[in-house]
Amino acid sequence: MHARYAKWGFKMLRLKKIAVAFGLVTAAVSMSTSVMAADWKGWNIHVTGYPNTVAMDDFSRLLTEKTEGRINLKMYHAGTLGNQSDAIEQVRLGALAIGNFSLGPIGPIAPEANVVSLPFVFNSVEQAFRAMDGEVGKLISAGLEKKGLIALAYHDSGSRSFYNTQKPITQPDDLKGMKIRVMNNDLYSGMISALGGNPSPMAFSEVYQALKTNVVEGAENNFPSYESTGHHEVAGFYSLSQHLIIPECVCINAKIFNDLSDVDQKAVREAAQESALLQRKLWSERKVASRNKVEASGVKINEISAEQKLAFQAAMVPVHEGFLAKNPELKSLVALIKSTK
Ligand code: BDP
Repeated sequence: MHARYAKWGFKMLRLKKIAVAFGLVTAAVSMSTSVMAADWKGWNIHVTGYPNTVAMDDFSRLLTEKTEGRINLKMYHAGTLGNQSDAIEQVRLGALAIGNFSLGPIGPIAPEANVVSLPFVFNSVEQAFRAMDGEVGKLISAGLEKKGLIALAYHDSGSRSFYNTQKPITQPDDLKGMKIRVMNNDLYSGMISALGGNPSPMAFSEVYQALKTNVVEGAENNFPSYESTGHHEVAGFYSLSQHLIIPECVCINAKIFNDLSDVDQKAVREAAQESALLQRKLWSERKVASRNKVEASGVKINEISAEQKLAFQAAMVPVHEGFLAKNPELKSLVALIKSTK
């Protein structure tokens, strides 16, 4: 009996030892996965409910799911991590992993991406997407990569038109002397000057106050941003010039991406592309809803006919020429865009 107990006791001890050892191993494994799990920060300028915000949250969810928790992305929305130009630098440096950027403010650092900021370079949003989904998109993405950014997917941002506090715009002359807010990019300042206005580069978050206090008389954006920012409450004339069609990217720091395993690179791309499809779907709904909302609030929307647009387009010739004189190697990319059906 005694001996049996002793044997039993010995067995238990061994089992305990094994269990302890096993416990340590599992603890070590879970520790190493938690140490290895990447915690990323992501930047987005838009508010709750905006198509990009919903899509970036979906991206974050898909990312965790597809990498089985190896990558977790915490999204910071509404520009809480700073303005867009600074955030672009932060992602290039790797302080932030990801940003949902407009190619507009990226243009000054990546000339290939800047071609989309040539006013009227695309003739419709549909054509812009056919171009971005093909060779043009590849060349632009390659240009971004040279600057430390990898475009995982592109979002829809519709077309941008002028709005102001004074009157309907139907011809370039109507902008004469008007102070117009633009995003940080010399091409936009050049565009406003060529139309006879005074450009005022300014961060997105400052535009509402600037319009309200008459620091600027106008700005330009798509319907969803015009509405989500409340700009329509303080600048009640929206004129459909549709002078810029600027795609937006889900951009990741190139080194962070290149250091991932092939499996995780694939998961990250898939997550971005799937959530971009959601963004494009939500965008097509939101652009209508936002237009209806601003119209219902009393905004005067005016069409600019194809014929009237010719005058705006003609005024942009020196802007295009100036850009291509500085970047002659981009002539073929611009030609490729224009030849996209
Ligand atoms: C919005 C873009 C956003 C820009 C903003 C702007 O989605 O990225 O920051 O315009 O005008 O349409 O600054």
